[in-house]
Amino acid sequence: MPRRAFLGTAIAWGAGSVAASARGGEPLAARLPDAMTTPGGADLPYGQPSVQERKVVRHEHQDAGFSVWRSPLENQRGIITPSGLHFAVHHSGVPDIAESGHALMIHGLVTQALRFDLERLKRYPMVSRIHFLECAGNSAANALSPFALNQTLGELAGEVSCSEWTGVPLSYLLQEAGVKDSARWVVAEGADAASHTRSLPLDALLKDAMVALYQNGERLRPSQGYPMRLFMPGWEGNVNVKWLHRLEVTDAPAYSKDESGLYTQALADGRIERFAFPMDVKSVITHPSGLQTLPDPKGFFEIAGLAWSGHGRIARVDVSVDGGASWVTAKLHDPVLDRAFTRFTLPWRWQGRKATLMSRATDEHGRVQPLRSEWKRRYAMHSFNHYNAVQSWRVGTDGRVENAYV
Ligand SMILES: Nc1nc2c(c(=O)[nH]1)N[C@H]1C(S)=C(S)[C@@H](COP(=O)(O)O)O[C@H]1N2
Ligand SMILES: [Mo]
Repeated sequence: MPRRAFLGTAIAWGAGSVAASARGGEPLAARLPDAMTTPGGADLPYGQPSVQERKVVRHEHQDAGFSVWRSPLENQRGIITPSGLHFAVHHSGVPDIAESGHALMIHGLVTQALRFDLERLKRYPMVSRIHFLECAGNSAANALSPFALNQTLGELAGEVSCSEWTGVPLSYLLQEAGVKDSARWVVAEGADAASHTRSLPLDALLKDAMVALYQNGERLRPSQGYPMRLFMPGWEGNVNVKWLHRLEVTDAPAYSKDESGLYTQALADGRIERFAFPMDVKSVITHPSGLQTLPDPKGFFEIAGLAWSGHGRIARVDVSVDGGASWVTAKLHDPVLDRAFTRFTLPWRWQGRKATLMSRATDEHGRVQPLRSEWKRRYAMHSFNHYNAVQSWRVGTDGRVENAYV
């Protein structure tokens, strides 16, 4: 049954169940639209979305002094999150930092401590990479709430976004400073009032880290760490220190407040997990998703979603419309990039009956998204970081879509 509900795209369009029929050459309207008879208005120096789209904004959430802005993934198509809709987590607000007064200091176990102002830093060779960024605490409500909250996808799981990041590979700067043999870790500190601080293993930084200066072709937004941030592809959001001003090369982690308290996970067996850097494989169906209503007429509908893994590329995504009883492999859309959002779609014929939609991603290393019950078995009751369980959406006979636990 469920398998027959899926259609090849060609068949679906052949059935002609979505488009309104029209005769060739038929006039679109009785008279020309106003926009074709009067010259248009002025443009702006910095382009803005259509005023018709003014409801497409980040979902604000204030939590014990942290301000969290969740990306409206339910409105995103494609894999790049518009910069103005990138999620944000600020532990102590957004500092107002001018390029001229800011510099990056590299010191500690180095032959020569170095200071890079923006003018100097911009002269180094840069690289551009498309990567997702996800907060360790993304989807915390699904991890903690005993019942499924009836919210939008962005509210439930919008602490993740994907951008093109451009900056200077950190290895260039560390090599110039001359890392000593005893060096193992680098302690990164932000220039905000939280003096947000994380320790990262030197080897991984030399391989993958950049000091990011640009996001989607323009300078970083203040919300993302202007004038510079540390960027570590696939690793939990909080190690990507914004407003970066200091890197101290050390032989041991600093055990900062951020890594000894906040960003550790209690496991079900009583142990505490720390320095759990990569974000695991995960996916969400964006269309349809929480608080949306399936459009009329019933019939052909394209299920679409996003998948990502902090370990590498997405290998496949399976979709179920019957609460996990049966699964069908979705189409992955190019480009399928390393540690980036990947689009998946699957044509579906909705017959007006109840359905439970789920997506389950697998990455190139064979890591598979767990069900919620499997995830809950691994972590202690009150744990919420690194939640990557399958997201389920229940569709009612009225077409309304709600968050569900399966
Ligand atoms: N200096 C500084 N860096 C920071 C933070 C912060 O509050 N201060 N928040 C961290 C957290 S918890 C996350 S999830 C990411 C979020 O990055 P974004 O706001 O650009 O999405 O930034 C990290 N870097
Ligand atoms: Mo975070």
